[in-house]
Amino acid sequence: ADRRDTIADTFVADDPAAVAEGFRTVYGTEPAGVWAAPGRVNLIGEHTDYNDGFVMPFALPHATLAAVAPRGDGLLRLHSASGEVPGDIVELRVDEVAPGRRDGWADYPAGVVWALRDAGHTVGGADLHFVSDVPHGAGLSSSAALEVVTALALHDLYELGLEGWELARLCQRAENVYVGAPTGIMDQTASACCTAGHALFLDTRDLARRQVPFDLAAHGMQLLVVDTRVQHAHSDGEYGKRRAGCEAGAAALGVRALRDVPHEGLDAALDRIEDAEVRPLVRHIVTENHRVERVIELLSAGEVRAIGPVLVEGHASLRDDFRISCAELDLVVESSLAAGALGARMTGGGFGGSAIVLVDADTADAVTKAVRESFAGAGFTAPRVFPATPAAGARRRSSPSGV
Ligand code: GAF
Repeated sequence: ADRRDTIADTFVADDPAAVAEGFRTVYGTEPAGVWAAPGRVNLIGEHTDYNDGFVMPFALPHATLAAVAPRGDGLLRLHSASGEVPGDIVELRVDEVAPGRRDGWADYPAGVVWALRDAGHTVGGADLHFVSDVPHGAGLSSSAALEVVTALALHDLYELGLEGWELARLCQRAENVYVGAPTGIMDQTASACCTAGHALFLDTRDLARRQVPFDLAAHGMQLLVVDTRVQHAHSDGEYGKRRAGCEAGAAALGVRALRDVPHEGLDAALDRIEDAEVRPLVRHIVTENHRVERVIELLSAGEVRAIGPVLVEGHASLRDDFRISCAELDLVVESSLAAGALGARMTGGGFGGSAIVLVDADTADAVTKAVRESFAGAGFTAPRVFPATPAAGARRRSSPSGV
């Protein structure tokens, strides 16, 4: 059976008491608290985050919860209810945690412990028990949720006095250096810093953040997430190749990052790039940053419907210029638009994962049906479709007395 079915169908994010109970069963002791960190979708601004650019994610109601207790003996024990082998506890000594180990899913929380300690923070041992309903490998940031919930729990228990964005940076370092995936800062910042009812406008150069009200229901609309069930992975080569291509583009143009190429000067900039493979990558990043700015303007002006075509443009750019879409993602966009959706695009890293579809609320069912039928007609695995509203970022879910 597909584990991802079980995870998404068991919606546990709002049940910290059950996670605390799971901790007692696994470790036989009391947890000190339960923490939660959400997955995310990105509304617009894809692959811009490692180019010092703009992104606009919001947190999903799906989250990873962790029941945690500190330990005085320097042992780090990690257990996941969604682990490959249920019941297995991964055990490490905190002072021996270092890049180069390979413990599967446990690399994410172990990497966070390493990143915190490597930055000079005093973090000792702990027992952690995780339960997640963020679909895994679906481009919805299950990795960032796992990292951020670990960082926040240890932060609170060891009283580190850091801000959410600082924890996000440390989690990104864990993913880049410990896990070995060359990802940007968007997902961890989304999980750590988003607020309910808002999308997060983030400038990834200085991490300046603005909470942008995003209440589609008030405008009679809905955003659907369509998980194509095509698994994606970031540590495989393609993500890194795109990143290297962007860096080559910035070097060819003599700028610190592609963020510094103005949209008005795009054509002139493209003329100065000799490498025909690099040129479209640059075009995507520069136009995508511009699209984020347009979406911000439209939302600020209350012209919510008008973001639809901008999302569609973004998809075309990711498909044709950045070349990270796939047949399933393209079909979501095509079939949902044909059924009356206002806009649609792939979201996240690409090569599978999920798409978002903006619809008038009263057409949600018809659009969902059309997407499902198109997948069946193409012989693709049935997609998972759910509506997404902006949820809260990482937080403590219960206190010592409350667990
Ligand atoms: C993945 C990465 F983890 C992010 O940093 C970002 O680059 C995204 O792909 C694409 O926008 O989610």
